[in-house]
Order: sequence, then C-alpha cells, then structure tokens
Amino acid sequence: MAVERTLSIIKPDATRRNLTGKVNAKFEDAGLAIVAQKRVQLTKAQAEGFYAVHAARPFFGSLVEFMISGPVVVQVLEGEGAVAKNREVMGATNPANAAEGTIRKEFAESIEANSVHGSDSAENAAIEIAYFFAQTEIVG
Ligand code: RTP
Ligand code: MG
Repeated sequence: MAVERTLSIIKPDATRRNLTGKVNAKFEDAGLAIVAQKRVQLTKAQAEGFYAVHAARPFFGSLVEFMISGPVVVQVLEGEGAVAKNREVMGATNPANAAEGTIRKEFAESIEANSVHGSDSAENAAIEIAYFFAQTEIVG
C-alpha cells in the first residue's frame, strides 16, 4: 500500500479536556506520523466551508456551532494507507458503535462531540489538507 496523507482535526470537546497528547499517541502508535500540526480557533465561515458537503443535513448548524465552540488542532497524518488507517484508529462516528481501543470509544462524548475528524478518501484528503495548510507547512 502506498504512503498517503490525510487531514485530521482534534475537535473542541477533546482540546477542552486536554486530550491532544493522548489522541496524538493513538495516531503515532498506529504508525501515523504527524507531519503538520497547528492549534486554531475556526471562524464560523471556515467551519461552514469545511463542512459544506453536510450543508443540507439536519445537524449542520449544530455541528458548525460545536466546531467553533473552542480551539481545534488541525493536522496532517502520513503513513501507509493513512486515510483508512486513521479512520480505523478513530472508530465509528457514533461512540456507542465504536470498537474497543479506538479514539472515539475512549474519548468521544456523543455522536457530535466525537473528538476527531478524519478525511474519508484520498481525494477529499487532498482538498481538506489544502483547506488548512500550505505545502511549505507540511514536513514529511
Ligand atoms: P468526520 O467527518 O468528522 O471525520 O466524521 P464522520 O465521517 O465519521 O462523520 P460524518 O457523517 O462525515 O459527519 C461529520 C460530523 O458531523 C457530526 N454528526 N452529527 N447529530 C448527528 O446525527 C451527527 N451525525 C454526524 C459528527 O461530529 C461527525 O463527525
Ligand atoms: Mg466525514
């Protein structure tokens, strides 16, 4: 499998509880390297733009408000099959359905406040990485 990059976001419920290091340990233990990382307060426009694909969903407004409720850590993860591997480490969207040992099983508070985001395809990963990072900020 090829080396890939994926976009990860540590969400406000996790930064609020000082879980950035514990989440990062899960990624690194799984063989994902953190090749770019920054802590930012998203604006409403940035959050709406990032989640534009979900604009018609009933949870969109609530999701945007949640994502701007505190700082997030945006990061680029790199490794063999990074997109799928990251989603495996994250666990199911709803923590009630997440497997043992996954980030969402251990840390998520709810289906919305579920601690992490991860790109769902290599194509979307490239778009999402470019949304937050300049190429010069990614050091593999
Ligand atoms: P993500 O995009 O954050 O990695 O999560 P995902 O693919 O597992 O979930 P997705 O379906 O893309 O939904 C994006 C985020 O919206 C929130 N959500 N709330 N209230 C609800 O029913 C609901 N469903 C989804 C979650 O924060 C989810 O991660
Ligand atoms: Mg998604």
